Amino acid sequence: MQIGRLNLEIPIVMGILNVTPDSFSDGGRFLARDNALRQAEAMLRSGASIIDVGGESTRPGAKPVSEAEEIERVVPIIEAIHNMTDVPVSIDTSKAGVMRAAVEAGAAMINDVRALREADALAAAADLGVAICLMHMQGRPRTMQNEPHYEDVTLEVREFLASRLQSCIDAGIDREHIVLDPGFGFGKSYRHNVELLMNLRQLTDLGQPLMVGLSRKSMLGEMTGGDTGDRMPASVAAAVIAVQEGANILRVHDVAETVDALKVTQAIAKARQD
Ligand code: 7PM
Repeated sequence: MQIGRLNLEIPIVMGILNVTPDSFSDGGRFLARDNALRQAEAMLRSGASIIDVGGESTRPGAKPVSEAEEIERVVPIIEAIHNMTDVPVSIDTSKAGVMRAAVEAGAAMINDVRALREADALAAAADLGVAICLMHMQGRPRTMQNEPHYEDVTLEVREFLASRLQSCIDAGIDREHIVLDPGFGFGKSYRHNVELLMNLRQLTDLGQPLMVGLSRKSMLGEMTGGDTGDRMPASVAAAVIAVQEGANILRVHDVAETVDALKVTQAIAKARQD
């Protein structure tokens, strides 16, 4: 697997960096940039192995963002992070133009919740030659949580990912560059999410590294009763379980806490081997 110089033999943490100034009362774009960079520095100090920069919200009901606006949000941040560290930057986008601008600015990975199904995205990704995360989603962000339905969620997610993986390989993308993600919370009920986490192992035989995003998600709120701000311990527990079920990359908000928890799982996993 090749994402920059990352070693995926041990589980690693991807820090989430949202650059979405959805409040006009916060001083606008420049303050948003400043905050984002401060947050990136903190995540790097905490041991993040990848920084995932996103300028579009996939939240149900969020306003669509134009390609130009998305580029204007993410490119300066990617450039700044790229200039301060060797830690690879990932661009969270579905738009071909944003992928191109982000890689030009230094991004080493594309994280696409639509798995390169938007116009020109597959060709752009093949062209750019960087690592790619393909995520499963049922439906579209605006309506995906209305009535998610599966006969067998694990099997259907697996078949979708296998099919997108094949499309990437057919487009000339190197298998070594592809990471797969079941897309927790994306067109899935509480029960679907629980079943997917329980059966995560069944995705490992697709032969690609697995990424999971469980951080602060609503399934954890349903388990604990906590609001998004109070879901850190639940998120850390979920990350540890995901790693024990075969996850390689954990996409999280709380980098320091997750890195620490994974050191514990790693110490025990290593002791088991010795
Ligand atoms: C509202 C709804 C706000 C959903 C934020 C989210 C994933 C991702 C996201 C994931 C990959 C969040 C999500 N989730 N990319 N982007 N995997 N690869 O909670 O699970 O961060 S956005």
